[in-house]
Amino acid sequence: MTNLAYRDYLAEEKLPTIWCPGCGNGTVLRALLQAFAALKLDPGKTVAVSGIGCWGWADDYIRVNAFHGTHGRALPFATGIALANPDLTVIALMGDGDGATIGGNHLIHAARRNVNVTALVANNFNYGMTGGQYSGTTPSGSTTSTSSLGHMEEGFDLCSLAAAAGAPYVARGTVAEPAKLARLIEGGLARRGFSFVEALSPCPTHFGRFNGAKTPWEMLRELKTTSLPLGILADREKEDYGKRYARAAGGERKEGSA
Ligand SMILES: Cc1ncc(C[n+]2csc(CCOP(=O)(O)OP(=O)(O)O)c2C)c(N)n1
Repeated sequence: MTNLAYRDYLAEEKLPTIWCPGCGNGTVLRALLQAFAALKLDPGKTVAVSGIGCWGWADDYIRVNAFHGTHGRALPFATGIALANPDLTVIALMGDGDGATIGGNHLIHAARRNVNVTALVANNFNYGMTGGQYSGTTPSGSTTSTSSLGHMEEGFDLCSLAAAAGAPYVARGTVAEPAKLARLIEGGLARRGFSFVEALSPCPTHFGRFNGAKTPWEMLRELKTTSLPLGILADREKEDYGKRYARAAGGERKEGSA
């Protein structure tokens, strides 16, 4: 336990970030660090695991242990870390491409297994880093660099997916309401077992300006009126995979033992 302010978790020497003006990632990052501070997380016992992408860069700006993995594979790395040391707070930071498109299979199985990891997906509805291709969450009809005729597929509702796959805690917030978003992330981090938090976040550079939002502000206003349900969407107690594994392997592992 520590008594750090949220800025103490920020690697200020790395600023400015690589993110574009108007990008929501900085707001998601601040909400995450506020949740760390609210829970008094010890940076030495906290691990941020990322994949690849604009949001996948976030671990670079956080003063906790970090593991920068490969695209779509943040959850397998996070699972290994959480199982090897059940005393750690492990958070996987993923974009919608990383966490739910190339990494979609890992997401449903991490939820099903109920591993002790928080998945924080910054959903900007496209592959931001590689030029705005459509992802598994891109809404039907949207214009992206790979759907110039209008996207013909339906986008995933990630929270429904995670809840149906078994995640005990599922929540969705937006960067338009950052204080609420911080509390939703805090709820996920406090939960033993798999928690899934989706942060709806604008990508003005690659998505907004091709889809009727000329400015970042217009994108924020759209997020406020999203038709996706917001708040805590699943909240149920379930024994996590690590506890079941320890029991099967011969005796509960005591909290705090290495
Ligand atoms: C196996 C693999 N496939 C593709 C890529 C190229 N790639 C890097 S980031 C990225 C998409 C990132 O999109 P998303 O996860 O939504 O994050 P964002 O950049 O929007 O935050 C892709 C396709 C890669 N690095 N590795």
